[in-house]
Amino acid sequence: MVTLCAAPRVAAGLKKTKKYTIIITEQITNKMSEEKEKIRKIIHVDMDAFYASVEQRDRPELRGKPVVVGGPPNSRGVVATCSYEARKYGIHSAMPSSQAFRLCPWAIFVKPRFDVYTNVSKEIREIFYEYTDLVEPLSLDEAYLDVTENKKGILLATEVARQILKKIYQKTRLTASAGVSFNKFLAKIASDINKPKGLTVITPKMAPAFIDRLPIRKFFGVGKVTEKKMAALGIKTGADLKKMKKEELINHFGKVGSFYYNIVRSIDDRPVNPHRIRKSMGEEQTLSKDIDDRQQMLQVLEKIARSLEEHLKKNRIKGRTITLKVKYYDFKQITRSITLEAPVDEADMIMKYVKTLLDKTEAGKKKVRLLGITLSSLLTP
Ligand code: TTP
Ligand code: MG
Ligand code: MG
Repeated sequence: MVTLCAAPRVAAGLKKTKKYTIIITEQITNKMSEEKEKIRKIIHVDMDAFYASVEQRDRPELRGKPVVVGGPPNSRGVVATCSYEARKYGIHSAMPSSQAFRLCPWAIFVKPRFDVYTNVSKEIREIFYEYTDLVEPLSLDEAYLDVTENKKGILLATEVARQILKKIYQKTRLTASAGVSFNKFLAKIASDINKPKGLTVITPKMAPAFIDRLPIRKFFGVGKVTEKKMAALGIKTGADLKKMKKEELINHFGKVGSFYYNIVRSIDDRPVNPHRIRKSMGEEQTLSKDIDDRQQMLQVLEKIARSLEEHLKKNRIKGRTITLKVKYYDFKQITRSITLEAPVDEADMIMKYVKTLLDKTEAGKKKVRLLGITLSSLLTP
């Protein structure tokens, strides 16, 4: 664990006799230097406007233009991502393509080419492995790297990051951004700060002031719902969050409350895990039109379950928790889950439980625009 400030412990020592104080201070100084040695060097690399940049690279006529990768504008599909030129119009990932079209009718809509993105992803990972084996990919376009000890013996993590960004460009003609810090939380936030082509460092000394100013939605795991809940408690920035007692945070947010308590103090011991185990496997489908007929919903779910079964079997995975996701016509979304005694991978078995889960929703009473099934509590080979 990286402790940033030993002051409170020194202060506690000062209350005792003078001799005792010295001993405590010495112990702390020793401990601090030990801890200083243990400070990790973590890099988070993330490609800039990934799918859109690949399209602009391969089709020069798209360069400098607002490009939207995803479903066509007249469909019910969504935006996977868009070029920086398109972001100026307010377009962003997960927005319905129809809305993106309204915001920028002259945007160029392009279908995703996953095979090409997967190849680029492999290329950038190869570059990461030139520096360290401690690489934890988070998605096709990003990864954490622990370069505390790196294969090239480079002392400065910033130098490693600089070299990696340069090599990515040389190999793929695409740009990426990197964040350098002493834990995952800060490295990831740093990579997002100066996008595109950014390289941002957050040192232990800079971290407290940086976190104090950080808007609450930038904290790991804080989505729209948590953001609202935090706002209701008067928490808008890191500084507000820091004022909260650990017990208070646990009361309001459960287990994750203690995680918030720690990260706002720059304490994040999560290691870079090169063998991250898959936690869930799922599929979902946005329907071509909103439906309220239960039979139709079951047909869609059946198709999803069959496809899921295929993936589960291919990867030799079974799961004990089945989760049904329903997004209603008004974009409100709910999930219903059940955890079984024994793991399953058969579509028929999955569907048996999905039917009961569907009865626990308002699907039918309310029209539905998306359905999905996810298996978790996985048993992997
Ligand atoms: P991101 O790294 O989140 O976004 P980005 O690379 O497009 O842009 P940025 O410069 O801000 O990093 O996601 C990587 C790719 O993943 C993105 O290009 C497309 C895909 N993606 C989706 O398909 N759906 C989504 O909702 C998001 C967020 C990403
Ligand atoms: Mg990206
Ligand atoms: Mg990303």
